[in-house]
Amino acid sequence: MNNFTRRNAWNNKGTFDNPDLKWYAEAVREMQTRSLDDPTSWWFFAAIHGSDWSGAKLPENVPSSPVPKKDVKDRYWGQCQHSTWFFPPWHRGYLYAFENVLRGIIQEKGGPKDWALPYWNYFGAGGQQHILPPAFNQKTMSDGSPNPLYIEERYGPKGDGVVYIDLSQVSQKCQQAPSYIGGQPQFYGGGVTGFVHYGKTAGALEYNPHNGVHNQIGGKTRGSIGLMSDPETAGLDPIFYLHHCNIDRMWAAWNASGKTNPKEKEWKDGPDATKDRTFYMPKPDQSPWEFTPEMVNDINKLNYTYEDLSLGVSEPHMTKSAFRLVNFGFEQDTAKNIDDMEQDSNTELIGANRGAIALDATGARTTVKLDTAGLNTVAKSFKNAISAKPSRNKKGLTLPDEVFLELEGIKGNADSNIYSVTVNQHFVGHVFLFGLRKASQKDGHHAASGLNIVFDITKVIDELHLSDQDVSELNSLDVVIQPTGPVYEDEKCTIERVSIYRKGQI
Ligand SMILES: [Cu+2]
Repeated sequence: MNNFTRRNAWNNKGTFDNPDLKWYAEAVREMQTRSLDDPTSWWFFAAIHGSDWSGAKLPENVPSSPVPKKDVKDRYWGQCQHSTWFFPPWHRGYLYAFENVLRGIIQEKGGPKDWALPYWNYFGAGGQQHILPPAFNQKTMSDGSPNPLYIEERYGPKGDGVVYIDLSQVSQKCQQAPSYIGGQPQFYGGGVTGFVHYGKTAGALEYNPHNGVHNQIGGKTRGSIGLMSDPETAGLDPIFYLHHCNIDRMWAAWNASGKTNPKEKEWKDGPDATKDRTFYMPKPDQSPWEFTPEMVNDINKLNYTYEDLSLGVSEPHMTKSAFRLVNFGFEQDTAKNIDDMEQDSNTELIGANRGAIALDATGARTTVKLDTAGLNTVAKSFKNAISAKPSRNKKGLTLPDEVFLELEGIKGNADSNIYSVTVNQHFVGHVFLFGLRKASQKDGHHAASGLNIVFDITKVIDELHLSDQDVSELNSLDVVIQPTGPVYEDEKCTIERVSIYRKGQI
């Protein structure tokens, strides 16, 4: 039995009638009285996530001194792991340390001994849970004192201060990802890296919902973005930790459904301490806790669980491979037992646009020319698949190539903006630019490589084929990227290259 259960913030209608929220507010208020150089202060914890606070307008009570001694700062600050396979475990250790500090304060104040951090499950049922829990929205407490959970610098998806999650843009589809290692949209946990504050490619959980929810909560107003829209300032918003608690819950639920975490030593041991920083968090007594992903890869090791560990999405009744086969005319009964066919697949670039494009207020439009040899391979893969007769043991069965659109080297400062992407007028997904500003800057020993975002456009190509279009004569694809809200003049964003890849058995 675990001693602590993290519960839904929307219990008791998400108000201060929910004791988890009431005590959270009490403890946040206490942490905010501590100084910036105290490892257990609110400000220090925010700086562990990100310490470059120049990207957004700050609330008045945020201190800029006293800065901790250099060795303390170098050990703890600016540590958060984004666009890397360390994203899930680093944030779990971070939340665990934060919760321990809060629980210590709550116990000292005579609160419940088993208090645990609540989560905001914006995907929850009932038609209401996608709205920011009301306790975060009121300016004052019942005694008239300022509410420590309220900040002004939270603008919401429309920029008008109304905070909710737009479920037409974010989803929990990532929960269906079959394996951990690799980038979005197919893989759960992220690509292999060392210690990396801002890497290039996020996993599915990190990209959508995590990044999308950040952008929607933070939003922007003219001249400034919300604290949650920039990873460097996000930890200053009290809703940050409830969002991350939900992301942590989703990871635990994904594991509970039978999916496994990496077994690689390079993941389990964390970044190589001889070449790099390792993960450190402060304990309630201010002493350091050094942790590795292996120490946090199972919530039972940390003595907590969640009120709800359901996956949130139904397991698909057919794999993507099976679904495609049925589309191509195979009998449902034959196809339905087919696992996803990922084995022996090769990836090849089959086209790219000419040069960088700017994303401005009107968005961007580009034609991606496809090369003949690559197209012929894709066309051949359709022929092979359609002529093969599947036998019970899958022998002789092939699937047409999968096709991906990649936006490479995205750079700029428009972190809060969200765009929709279409290929030949078919919607393929959203662009979330959370982390853009920092990924575009040289940071320590990391190059300014920008962000990479990948969309699975297999369905678009399948449909073109099914509508009797000869895929070998496609020549080019029309990619249109449109902002979902206003884009202001001082917001910059460029995409170095738009490219198309095929993935198949040849
Ligand atoms: Cu985050």
